[in-house]
Amino acid sequence: MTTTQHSPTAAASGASATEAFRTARGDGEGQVTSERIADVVQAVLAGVHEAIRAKQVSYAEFQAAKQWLIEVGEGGEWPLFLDVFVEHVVEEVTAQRQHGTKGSILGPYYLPDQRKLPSVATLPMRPDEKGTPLALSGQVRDLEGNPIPGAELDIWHADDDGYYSGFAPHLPEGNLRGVVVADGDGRFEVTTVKPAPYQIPTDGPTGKLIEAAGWHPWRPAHLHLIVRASGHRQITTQLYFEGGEWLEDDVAQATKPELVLNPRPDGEGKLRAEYDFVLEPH
Ligand code: MBD
Ligand code: FE
Repeated sequence: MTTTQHSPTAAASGASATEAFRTARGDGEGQVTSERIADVVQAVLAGVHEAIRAKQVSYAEFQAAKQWLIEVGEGGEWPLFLDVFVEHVVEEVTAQRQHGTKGSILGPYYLPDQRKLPSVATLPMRPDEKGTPLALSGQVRDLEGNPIPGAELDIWHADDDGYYSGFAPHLPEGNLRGVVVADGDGRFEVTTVKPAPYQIPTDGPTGKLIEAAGWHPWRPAHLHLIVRASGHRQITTQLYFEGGEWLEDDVAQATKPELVLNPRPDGEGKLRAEYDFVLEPH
């Protein structure tokens, strides 16, 4: 499934993800009081201290951990590591006060400002793009069931080898990414290819930790989406595939039963899936 000759290095992917994060985040965001910083950081440190006592962590282990943390930074893998192992809990906390379509984690590979596409569209792809063609259609509605005309579906996903454009040097810019604009009835139909499961790069510090711990490095195949419309809270989510490998054992713990597609073959070599999105007011 994964081609080694084109395999992007963890370093290239990690550096790109760190750069994308810096660009997207900008400066001066997130004003936090010193009370809040002290409160949360104290809780984090208390958790670390407790683990050291409970597990009787040695000096050799402490120094190995320090070395690994340095490598995560040098490899640019903080976005990858944090999104895989931590983001799902931040999403869980956020979701407690949200209605409408379930959310999921953003992950490290979102890129803003992708090509705008009409309501019936095919994502930009190579002429010889591998993978089973997949059409996803549906409608964007509000909590009362009214269609939301012109809602945007910002979609990105891995290719049939499990790589994301912008984070793998062999892929053209914008490949399998696009912003589909729903029609006057909130409807859309986007054609793409079914993504492959995603494997955390095994040659970087995150992959090495996973291997050293005897865990697996896989996420189930998934589509990423941000669904937005003016006057409504945008939803960051992912859609998965029924029966797909790793669906019940996602390394990033980001699956939800409400977010699983059940695509059916259309008899002409294409898979068809439907999904409707519900946005709550701002
Ligand atoms: C991914 O493709 C992803 O979606 C997440 C959350 C983490 C790493 C890679
Ligand atoms: Fe992903």
